[in-house]
Amino acid sequence: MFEKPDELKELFNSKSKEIKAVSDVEQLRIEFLGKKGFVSGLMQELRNVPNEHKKEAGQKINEIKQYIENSISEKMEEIKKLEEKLLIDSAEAYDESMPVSKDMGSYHPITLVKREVEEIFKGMGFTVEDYSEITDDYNCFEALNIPKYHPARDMQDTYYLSSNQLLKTHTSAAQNTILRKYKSNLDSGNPIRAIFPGRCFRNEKIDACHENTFFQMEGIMVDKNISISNLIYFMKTMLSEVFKTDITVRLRPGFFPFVEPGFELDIQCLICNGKGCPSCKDSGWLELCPCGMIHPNVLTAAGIDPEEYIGFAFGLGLTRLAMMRYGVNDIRLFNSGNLRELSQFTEKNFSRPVNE
Ligand code: FA5
Repeated sequence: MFEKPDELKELFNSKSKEIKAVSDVEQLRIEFLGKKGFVSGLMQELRNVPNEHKKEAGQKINEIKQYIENSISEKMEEIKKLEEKLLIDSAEAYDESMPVSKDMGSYHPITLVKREVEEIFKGMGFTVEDYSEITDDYNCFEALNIPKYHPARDMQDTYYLSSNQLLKTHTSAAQNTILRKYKSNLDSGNPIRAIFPGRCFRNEKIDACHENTFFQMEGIMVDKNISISNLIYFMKTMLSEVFKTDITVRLRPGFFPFVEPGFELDIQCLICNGKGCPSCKDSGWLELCPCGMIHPNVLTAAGIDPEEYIGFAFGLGLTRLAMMRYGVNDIRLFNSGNLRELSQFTEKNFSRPVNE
């Protein structure tokens, strides 16, 4: 009769009793269930068992294997709970009567810039909209005149979720939803004017001016008789109010499938005053706010007649604006969690000269 499984069970039980840490449980698992472990050794020995006992011996091995697997899972849970309890017990005692510093906490510089830009646009009749960070292919691309396999998608590789959803690559992903939400304004003779800030995600090579997680602020205006002059007026007003000083901008043609015509609005780098530095990739200019007149296909996708209505859209790089606003020469600071650096941007020093 094949007695080894019972002996193995005894060996396992005695070793299991000694276990004190999660890493030991894993070690035990490898020792018994690993490729070269005891159970696998038993399987090999099955070859030498006489044919008439093979079936019974095989069943015994399976039983012991099952027993060890279950015991290991239970042991793992037990040890984890013990380790957690130990951690809590050994944590520093919390003294409720300790005085609390009122200086603690400050707004993130991007929050400050976002609020400032929101106030500027609110003053010009724009509503501020919220939109989720998770969206889908239709909203992020197709509704924006970027069909599947369009080369423009290459520039915005993103993180796809198993649910067929994705992390939005640009705030333009909300255009369709916002246009639909306010479409009725047009029927009652009022324009659509909205801005929607948000966090964007891209599979990006990170450097001093590129992050994989960054903020943009989208703006749209739709009405009858909107022109490029309106777009330029709003861009100029926003920049002069944010910087409160003369800054050099340039407008050049830019291609985005969801606008026609499209522009790139660049600002002269305020870190190097246009001489060239890592913050502007040595070009002296920083791409800040691409914009253009909304493509008829985008209006149609939102149920708005492009023969009757026209509009502009812009996608302000909010994180880059914060860089320029505060003279931060490396975008990575914003996501660094470095409180010593990040807490210096209070409302009070918001208007300090950026080249200080
Ligand atoms: C867009 O995302 C378009 N959706 C913008 C747009 C909206 C165009 C409406 C026309 C009409 P782009 O990929 O260039 O375009 O990004 C817009 C801005 O976001 C850039 O100018 C830049 O300031 C900022 N940005 C883009 N990628 C990054 C990044 N990886 N890190 C930090 N900022 C970025």
